[in-house]
Amino acid sequence: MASLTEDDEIQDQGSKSPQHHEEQNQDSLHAFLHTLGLEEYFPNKLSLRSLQEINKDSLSDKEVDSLQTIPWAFLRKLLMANSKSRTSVCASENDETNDLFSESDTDVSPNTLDLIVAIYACADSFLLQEMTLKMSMCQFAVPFLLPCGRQNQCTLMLWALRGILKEWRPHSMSESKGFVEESAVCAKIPLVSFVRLRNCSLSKSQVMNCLLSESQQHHDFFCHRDMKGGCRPRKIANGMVEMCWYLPGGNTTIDIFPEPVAIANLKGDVGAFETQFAFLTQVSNAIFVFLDKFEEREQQMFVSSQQMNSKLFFVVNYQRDTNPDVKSSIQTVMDALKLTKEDIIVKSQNVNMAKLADMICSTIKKSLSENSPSLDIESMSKTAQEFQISVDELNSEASSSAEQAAQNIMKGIGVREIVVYKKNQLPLQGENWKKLSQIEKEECRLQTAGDTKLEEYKAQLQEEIKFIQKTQSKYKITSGMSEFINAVTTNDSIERAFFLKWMGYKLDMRSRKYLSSLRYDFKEHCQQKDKDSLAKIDQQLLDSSLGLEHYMREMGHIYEASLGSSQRLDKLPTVAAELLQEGFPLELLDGDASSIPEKWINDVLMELHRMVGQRSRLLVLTVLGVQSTGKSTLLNTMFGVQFAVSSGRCTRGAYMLLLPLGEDLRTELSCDYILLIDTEGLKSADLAQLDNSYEHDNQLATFVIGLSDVTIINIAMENFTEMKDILQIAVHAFLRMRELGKKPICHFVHQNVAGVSAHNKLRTERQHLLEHLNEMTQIAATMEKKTGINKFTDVLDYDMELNNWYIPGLWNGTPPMAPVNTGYSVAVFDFKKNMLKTQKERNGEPFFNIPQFLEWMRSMWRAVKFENFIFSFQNTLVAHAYENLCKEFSEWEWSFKRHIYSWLESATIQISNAEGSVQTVKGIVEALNTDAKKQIATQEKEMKDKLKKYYKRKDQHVGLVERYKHDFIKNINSLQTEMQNTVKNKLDVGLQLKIDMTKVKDLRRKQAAMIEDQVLQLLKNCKGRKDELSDEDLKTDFESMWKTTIVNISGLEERDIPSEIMKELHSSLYHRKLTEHMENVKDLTEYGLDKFKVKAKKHFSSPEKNVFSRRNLKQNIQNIADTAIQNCSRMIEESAKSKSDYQNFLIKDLIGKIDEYIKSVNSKTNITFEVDLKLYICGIASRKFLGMHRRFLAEKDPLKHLEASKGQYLSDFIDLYRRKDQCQRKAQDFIQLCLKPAVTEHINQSIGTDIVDEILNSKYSTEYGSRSYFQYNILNELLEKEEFKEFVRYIRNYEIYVKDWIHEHNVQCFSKDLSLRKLKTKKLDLIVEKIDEAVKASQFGDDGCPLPNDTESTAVLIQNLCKALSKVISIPMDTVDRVLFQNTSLCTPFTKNLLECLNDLKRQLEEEIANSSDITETLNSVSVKPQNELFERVFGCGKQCPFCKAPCEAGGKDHRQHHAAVHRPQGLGGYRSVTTNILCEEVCTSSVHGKGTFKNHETNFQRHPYKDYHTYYPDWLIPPDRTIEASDYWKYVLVKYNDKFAEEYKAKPAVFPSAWNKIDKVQALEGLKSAFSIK
Ligand SMILES: Nc1nc2c(ncn2[C@@H]2O[C@H](COP(=O)(O)OP(=O)(O)O)[C@@H](O)[C@H]2O)c(=O)[nH]1
Ligand SMILES: [Mg+2]
Ligand SMILES: [Zn+2]
Ligand SMILES: [Zn+2]
Repeated sequence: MASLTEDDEIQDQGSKSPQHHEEQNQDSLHAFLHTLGLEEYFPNKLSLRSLQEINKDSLSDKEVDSLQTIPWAFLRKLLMANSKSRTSVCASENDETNDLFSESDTDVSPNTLDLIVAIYACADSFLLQEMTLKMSMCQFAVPFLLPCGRQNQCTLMLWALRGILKEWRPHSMSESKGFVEESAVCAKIPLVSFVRLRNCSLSKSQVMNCLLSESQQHHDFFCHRDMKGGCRPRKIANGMVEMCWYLPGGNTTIDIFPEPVAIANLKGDVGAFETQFAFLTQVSNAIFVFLDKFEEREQQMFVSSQQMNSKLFFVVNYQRDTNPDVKSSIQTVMDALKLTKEDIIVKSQNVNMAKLADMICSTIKKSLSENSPSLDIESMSKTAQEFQISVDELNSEASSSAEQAAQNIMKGIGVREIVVYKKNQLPLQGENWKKLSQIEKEECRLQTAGDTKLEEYKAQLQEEIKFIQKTQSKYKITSGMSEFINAVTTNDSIERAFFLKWMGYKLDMRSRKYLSSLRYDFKEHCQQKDKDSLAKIDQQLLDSSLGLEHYMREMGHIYEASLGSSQRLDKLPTVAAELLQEGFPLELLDGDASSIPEKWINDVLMELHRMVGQRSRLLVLTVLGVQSTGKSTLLNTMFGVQFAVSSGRCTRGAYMLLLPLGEDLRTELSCDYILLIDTEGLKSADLAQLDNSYEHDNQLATFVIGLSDVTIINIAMENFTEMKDILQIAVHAFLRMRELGKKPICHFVHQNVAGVSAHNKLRTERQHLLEHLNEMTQIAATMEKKTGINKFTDVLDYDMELNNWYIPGLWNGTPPMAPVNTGYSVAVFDFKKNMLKTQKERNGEPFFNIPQFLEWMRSMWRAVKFENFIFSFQNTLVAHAYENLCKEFSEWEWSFKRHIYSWLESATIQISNAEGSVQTVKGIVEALNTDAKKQIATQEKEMKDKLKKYYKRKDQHVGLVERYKHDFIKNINSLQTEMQNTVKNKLDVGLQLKIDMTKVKDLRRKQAAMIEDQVLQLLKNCKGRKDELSDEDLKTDFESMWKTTIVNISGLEERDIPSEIMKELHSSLYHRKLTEHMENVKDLTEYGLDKFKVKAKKHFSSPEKNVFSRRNLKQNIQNIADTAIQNCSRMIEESAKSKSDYQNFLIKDLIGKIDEYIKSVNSKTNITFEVDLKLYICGIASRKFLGMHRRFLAEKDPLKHLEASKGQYLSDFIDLYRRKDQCQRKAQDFIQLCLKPAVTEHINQSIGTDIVDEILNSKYSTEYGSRSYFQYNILNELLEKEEFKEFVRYIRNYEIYVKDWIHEHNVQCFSKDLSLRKLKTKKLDLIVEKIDEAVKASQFGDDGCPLPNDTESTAVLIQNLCKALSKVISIPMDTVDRVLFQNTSLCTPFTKNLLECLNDLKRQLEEEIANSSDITETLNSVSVKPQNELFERVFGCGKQCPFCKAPCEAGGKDHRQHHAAVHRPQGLGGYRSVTTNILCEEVCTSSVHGKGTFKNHETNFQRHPYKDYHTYYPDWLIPPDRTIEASDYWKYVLVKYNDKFAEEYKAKPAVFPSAWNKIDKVQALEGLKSAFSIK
């Protein structure tokens, strides 16, 4: 008995009964609680909140299988307002369950009333209220006096009844169709009580049920013995007084009583419950006593009870065999009480139940018409106390002080008009707040800018906002709010909960009266369609309503205001977060002002996030639908929550409420909480007539749909016309969500559709709805300019059968006497279960946690405010998801490229090593090409697989980037094409090089043979002489031989590079018959020397008359030409740096590039421009490439080549003459002359990819992580440098700027932390090892046997070795031949020497690497240029904003739309007014959302609205800046360098809002960070 102490406490409360009696009663309560497994909750420890948790139990509708599960099953059902909850939880008595029960002491379920009493004993104040409310909805009698386990002790359930609100239409109002709405405890309703004597054989409950039920519909208001669960003897419920109300509906033929009547029913023998009886006699208007006869003691009781306030009636069950004693006992009592015959109702044998009920009914009517005053329940509490009956709410300290606090605030309101009160006491949500919300909207729409320039206008709006915020923050807390805040910030959460309830009741009560008359007026005017007065009354309604939500709202405003002052009220968000956690609804969107207090919501939810230990993944569930169609009722029934329900409210907006998930469901559903969002005021029939209501509805609905994971659309067929508007909005919102990659689930709940076969019968109805939805989808798609969307299912995953739910009408019968339809509750439960099941099976995105939800909410709300939702939507979650994908994509891309590059490297070497005729080599290239295709295809597939896998990931919000998937696939395709082309080009170049080199080598071979011949000749001569020759003599002889021989050596022929280039140029122009323009060209090298000048008429013709426009156009074309020349020169220079010979593809590439530039001004310029520009650039190229060719020739000059080997020939000659062993020298020469250059070349060429890898794996990789980060980094650096020239360089030629930046950055990386030496050494080690292995392997012949140790074998060894290395390094075979000239070395020692020399080579190269690891030089010689690779990564498509020149940051090269995070004042890109030549200060992100126009050469200098920029720039997406600060960076730059930019662009300085002057460097950087979402 854990609860002994509590028992003692209760006993102390002064009972008069004997001790042992007490204990027995207490024991039976405890014993009963024990059997139900409830003792741990006694007393009053069970909370409503704990029952709101959604877990597996709460979703199961398993049969009750043990006594312990009964209370929970009952509670669950009751909280869902299931009218069968009392009867359906009885454990069924079939055999299966029997053995389950065999363990416990009882084997049958308890009496229902006992169950209720037991649960009431355990429930806390708030659960009690909710249970009582739900019982009353089900038209169950509710406990009025609750026995508390002690004889004659009970509690008046005043608090529990407080939540009940009743509506009825007394007959006096039948005509006017008015109705009364009052709280059950405050209404003065006559009370009729029913009691019975001990031996009464009639069931009075049954009689009363019969009396209260409508003729066709029997309903058990009271539990009775013939009911399921009513047959067991009551153990603890005796002494309980239940109560229910009869309420008329205004229909004289149906109503039993014309006015409301309250009915009380005492359970058990009245004799045993004197206190209860005595109380009832004081508060009832009439008491009916059911009896068979009077016993002695009972006679005594009635006779002695003199002071009764109520009229007494006896209902006697008269049997034929009733003996005379009985009659006389009745007579005695009647006499004593002076009762007449009319006061007695005799149920004789021929009176049945219905007749008896009728008799009682008319008796009641009669007695009530006598007009005795009736009490309200609230005032009964005084009487109760006189009888030592405790009153629940007076017992509670917390409730009393909470009421006091609430009362104080109410006193503050007094009799003042609410409008005035609100203005005084709740000022922050008044005019200023509404104005603020309007300005914020105007900031997005820029509709009333008038003649003010946009940036100026925006700055003005900002000023206004700041001003209002300042005014708001000067606010001094009012007395009303201070009291309110004091009360809600108490540490006692129970007291706070009481306080909020009390406030709610009191406020509702106060406004109920006033509002109903206004609403009546409104209806009147509605009929007259008088818009003006409607709007006025609407305003009045708003003004006069004052509820808890207004105080809560004000609290949020007070918090926001405090942020601007020195005293932040940080406790307020904590309070609100606690309230949310305790299950109170909180306003999310203020529908009155159409605004969200963003900081407040943010801080409250972040506090909550903290409070729940950051486990805050939310499933957001929203309900939408026409006002007063039972949305809140639906949510309340579904989840046992308490959203405001009533038709009598006039709030608008959205409320949110938090529901915890049980641990058992958290993993399964991958979420921690359900966030319910209830909307109010959508398409309310009343408000629909007001002009702005559509916009309001649109905003609200789009916003909440945007937030939700599950959207419930509540449809009541009666309102289908109003519904259509909402559906249209919803469909549109879904379409928008699809565009953003958020896929909510949508359920349609059809209300008031009854019948089991509804689902089948309504198939056509559903089909119809779908047709409607399809139509609406098409409308929405047209509005959003979306093609390919025709059906609703194109927008959402929608299954006609699974996403439609039919819910029967809420009331079973005619209100107010109708109970909740059991079908309603069951259908709602079914819906809930299945909806959550769908979520479980859903294989989608992870749910947002609170911070993510908040970010989403902010961007959603912002986008809603713009006219063009999709284009305006910006969100860091999406940005991050996109960036993440881009990052991964770059990695895959690089891995693809690296693979192909390394393949290409080997392929090039194979070509260069190839032996044989040109034809053979071509064959090899052919084979390589085929292999390349295979390689590329594999890589492509691999990359596509990676992308597919990425989109299946669960940990990322991949849905948000779904719309980019296609772009990325396209990117892979174009990468594939690009690589194909690269490979083909490189192989072609390799082949050409091979052919060229073969010629050179053939020549060299011939010449070498000649020399060798001469050497051998000389050797023969010398040997023939008798005398031994000294080295000196030999040398002299050799010299003279050498001199005479090389006279015959011819050099290489120089190609006429300029004319080769000319040929290419011709062919590039040929197809357009431009040759005549070229006829005068004699010498290409004379072109491209002076500055290229664009000339009107010659280069372009403009229809434009305006001088300024023409000048502008000319400037434009000149700019493009300049950029083209600059970039092409850069390209030429880079190519010319290479050590190889000039190749024709170089000029082809170059001309391709020029064509790109020309294309960008295509329509404006004429043919001469193209020819001139090409000539100009090719002129430059011809000089550079000629130089390159000559350098090559010089390098490869045969004579030079021969001279280089002169020393060897001499040594060979001398050695041969002396027959000296050449072994060591030959090996040495082989290594030094053949392998060393090959190895060096290999290292230098292939190091490119390693350099890229090194950078990407280092800390510098972040710089190249994504385009937007790269942008941010560069801009940040520019800001630091503070050099105007740098800005200009960046803006005017972004491409070159980036290239230089990367080059410099690379150089820097390698001069700081990264070591080129390490990289090269690593490469060296690898290659030397390979050679070493190859040498060792080459000692074996084809048959696998070691080569014999002879001279021939040495040649074989070398052959083997060269073959083994033919894919790795390029060994110059002519040099090999020369080195091996007259080789006499034996194989074994040669090999040994070779390996030793190899080791020497390694050391030597290591040293060389150590001494000269100049990164710049290395970068010039590598075949894969790191700077180019990194450039491609970050440069992307290279397009720039047509207005401000901000570079595109979209991933890949191939994307549908270009976008940039930060745009700039357009003047920075040179944009100016054509008439005034003043630089334009407007940021294009403002322009494209304003009303202005633009004209430029693309529009043919016709004015075109900015808003429709898509007409000319369809592939640009320019969303509005996320914050006004986002463009601070560029504003700062403009302000700082305004004059310089003007000078640079030969324009006049921009005129900008003075507010921009205040932006400092720190703010500029902050703005940049926020724009790029960098923390
Ligand atoms: N007849 C009928 N009344 C309903 C039904 N559902 C709700 N109501 C009543 O309609 C009124 C408005 O309900 P409420 O849930 O506040 O509607 P909301 O404005 O859509 O949230 C309440 O008085 C409900 O009792 C229903 O299915 N049938
Ligand atoms: Mg509602
Ligand atoms: Zn721009
Ligand atoms: Zn782009």
